[in-house]
Amino acid sequence: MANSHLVISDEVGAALLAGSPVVALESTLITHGFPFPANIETATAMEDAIRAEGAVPATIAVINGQIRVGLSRDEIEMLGGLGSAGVRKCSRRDLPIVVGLKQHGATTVAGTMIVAHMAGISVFATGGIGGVHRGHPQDISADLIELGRTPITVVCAGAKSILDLPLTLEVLETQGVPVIGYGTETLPAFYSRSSGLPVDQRVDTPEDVARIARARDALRLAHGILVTVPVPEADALPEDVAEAAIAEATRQADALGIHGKDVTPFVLGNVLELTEGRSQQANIAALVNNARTGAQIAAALAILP
Ligand code: PSU
Ligand code: MN
Repeated sequence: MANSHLVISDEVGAALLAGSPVVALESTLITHGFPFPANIETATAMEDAIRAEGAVPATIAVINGQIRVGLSRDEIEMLGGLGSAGVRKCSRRDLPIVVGLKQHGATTVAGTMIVAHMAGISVFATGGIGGVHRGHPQDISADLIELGRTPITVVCAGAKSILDLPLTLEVLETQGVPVIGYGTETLPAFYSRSSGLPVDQRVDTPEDVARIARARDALRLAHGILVTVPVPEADALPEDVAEAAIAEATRQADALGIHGKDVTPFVLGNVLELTEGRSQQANIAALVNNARTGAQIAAALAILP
């Protein structure tokens, strides 16, 4: 690889060379999104779901300053064991710091998109993306800006309503990001299947997502595509339960003066406590479902004429 800071695992490298489907996965959800050991179980379940579709998972992180594409089980366990205390949450601005100073880094949606693009991977599956925080319209996640400038197809369950979803959609529009509803006309709200807000286009098959991504490339447009998939019905959290927990967790974050990159991990952790773990089941179900959908989209792209 031309970039000496980037190390692609043998398995991922071979798949890319062969033109086989590969799906990138982020690592912030391992270090900052879930407690141990659910973090490792979830990361493994996502990788398994991708393999079950015949694709190769490429979990992305920075280990001792080296950007890694495709982690071993031991490496996932190492990062998951260290958690947020030992691993920096890495968006675009953090990447030069962790590489330059040889630190560990867990890539966010923005960070993972950048590295996936460097490695030649075009599909990335995650849970929720960052957005515009409720009550703090100046706190715009780097994820939204990255979606506007890096051509990766990001498969997610919408955004958690810890965010201001109408404002988040406005920023995505400004950034030129197509928001696709996968089997839905409305933006999913992560724990629940709908926010009620319209998406730009509904599609019902992985092939149609692949066609849109291919057209973006043919038009030489450099932005990402956001594919939003509702959480499976059986695992969705009742909307009032999710909403009450999010409102309380957001209130606590404000009261404690939590700000910047700490807000999202703090609120997610508190929602987990306030729902007595019920949010975790919805969260894991959405992640595994998105990993599977991402693999199907990558497979469709691999054979699109
Ligand atoms: N939303 C979730 N779960 C997550 C995150 C967001 O529902 O784990 C993580 C992702 O890594 C995302 C990041 O890219 O938080 C966004 O952080 P911020 O809001 O500071 O941009
Ligand atoms: Mn932020």
